[in-house]
Amino acid sequence: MTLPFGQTRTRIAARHALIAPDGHVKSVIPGIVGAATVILINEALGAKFAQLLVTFEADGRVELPANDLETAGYIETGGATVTIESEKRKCGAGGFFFAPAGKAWTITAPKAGTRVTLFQKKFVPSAGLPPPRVVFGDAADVKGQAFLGDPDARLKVLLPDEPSYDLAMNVFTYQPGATLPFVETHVMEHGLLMLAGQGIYRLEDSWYPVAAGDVIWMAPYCPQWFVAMGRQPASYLYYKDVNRAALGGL
Ligand code: UGY
Ligand code: MN
Repeated sequence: MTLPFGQTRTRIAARHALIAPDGHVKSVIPGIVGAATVILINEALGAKFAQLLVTFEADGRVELPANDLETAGYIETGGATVTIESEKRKCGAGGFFFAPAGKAWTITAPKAGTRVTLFQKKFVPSAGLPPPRVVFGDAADVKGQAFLGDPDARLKVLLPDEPSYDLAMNVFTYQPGATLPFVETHVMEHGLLMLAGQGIYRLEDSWYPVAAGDVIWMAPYCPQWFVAMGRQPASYLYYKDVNRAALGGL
């Protein structure tokens, strides 16, 4: 879709942002070479996490050191090899991984055009809980659960649903006409990538047509609701901070 000049679908508001592909600008990031990287969300926007889109050339690679950041990654298209310390996997489209804080990790040997979304945050340890483990998986192997009893709104929870993990990465798929059952308002923050289809996202008091490729930031307490529209199911990948204390945590 070509927009008339001087126009964008991107909107930046107090408690939300819609970031449309028409406005993407690349950043150069230490540790990422042979790839176009767009920092879609980070603390400059007011978020407590970062969401990056990395589109690889054939010889691209990501090589990030062990530090206090943890990373959840999702391979949207293409494929590559992901290595987290001594564990190595080939991941295709729909593959995902979790690299805990304190572990160095790489993405190597990507097919040209591979698109990977990375969610990164500072890990918040919790006394008495073991640290989260390395995770590799494929969304195709995860069963979608009917969301609050609606079989037309299915949620795939990709990472272990265990208190050690302080972030969640999920894929939500809606049949046309299916909705979030109510307008959610919650303390947890979201970063979201539309993977397929289209619909209307309500964010605070604005309603936006959204489609594959769009990214949304929802700050804590951003009222949010979605209806899938059109002829194909709509699907989105999203990040959420979870499992930590109401005071002093995230
Ligand atoms: O997990 C969630 O909070 C999810 N239901 N929110 C959303 O899809 N906007
Ligand atoms: Mn939500």
